[in-house]
Amino acid sequence: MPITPTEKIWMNGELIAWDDAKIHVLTHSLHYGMGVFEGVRAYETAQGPAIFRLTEHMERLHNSARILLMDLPYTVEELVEATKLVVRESGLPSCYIRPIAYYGYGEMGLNTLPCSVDVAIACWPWGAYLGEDSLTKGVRLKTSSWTRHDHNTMPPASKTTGNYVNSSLAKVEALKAGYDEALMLNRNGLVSECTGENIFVARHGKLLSPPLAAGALEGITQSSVMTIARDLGFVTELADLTRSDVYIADEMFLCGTAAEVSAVNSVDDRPIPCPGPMTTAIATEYHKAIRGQTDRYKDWVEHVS
Ligand code: PPE
Repeated sequence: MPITPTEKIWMNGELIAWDDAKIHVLTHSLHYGMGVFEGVRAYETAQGPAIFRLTEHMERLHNSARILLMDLPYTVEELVEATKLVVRESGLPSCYIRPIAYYGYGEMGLNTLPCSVDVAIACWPWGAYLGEDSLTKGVRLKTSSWTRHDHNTMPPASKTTGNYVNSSLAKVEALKAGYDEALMLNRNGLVSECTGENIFVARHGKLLSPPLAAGALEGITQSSVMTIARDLGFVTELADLTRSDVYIADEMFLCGTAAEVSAVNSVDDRPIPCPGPMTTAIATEYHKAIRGQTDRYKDWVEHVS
């Protein structure tokens, strides 16, 4: 998806021109994949742009770094303020935001302990991640030949740049085979997540989503969806799922910051009713919540000014 430039990027404490936000080719993280990042969205609300669950995203960035033994030079509060500044400066009513922390230029070799940590935050306009009609028509999934990385090879709770080698291999494989997304199974053969989204499956009237233990990222949208689902009177829980559960799902959807709520219409060519009634109800409520239109979720919406 092409990037539309905005005016400024925040880099190590300063706002600089978009075109000046450059790094050296010997930047440590470019070579070894030891960076941590977030994907965040700002939406237009009645009081101007607001960032959805920004503090939680920055807390997760800190936890990602903690897992890598990476010392972030900015607190959660400082990163929250810097992000609001970037969004305000962009003048955009809504946008996608990409904070990233990485080991910079100056050291080479696998020992990260002497490396300095650089941090940048950029934003730009970004449309529907899985297509404009991903909620109404749904997306086609294919089970990946790539296994989701295991807890003792790559830590799935850390949104580490290098973890996404696994996601990209699976995504491209699925696209080349004519599907929209990859369903990823873990080493035990249980459902984990998709390449950039958490999964929800409805079975026997319950909405089930694989936990961190299954190799899934602890999604902020996943947690928002679970709250919304309970408030709508649905039963929802984190649970292990097999490939069979998915094939005979009553309904199924994916969720993430970029993908929002996207329905699934089939997995490995087995059709799934789409969009299901729970999916539609949750997506409707989610779209109101992110725009600050629901009082009970107003703490999720962090205004930029
Ligand atoms: N799993 C993975 C692997 C993942 O990357 C994401 C977000 C999620 C689940 C959902 O998490 P959350 O956004 O907190 O609900 N993926 C981000 C990156 C996508 C990209 O292409 O880059 C995102 O949605 O911003």
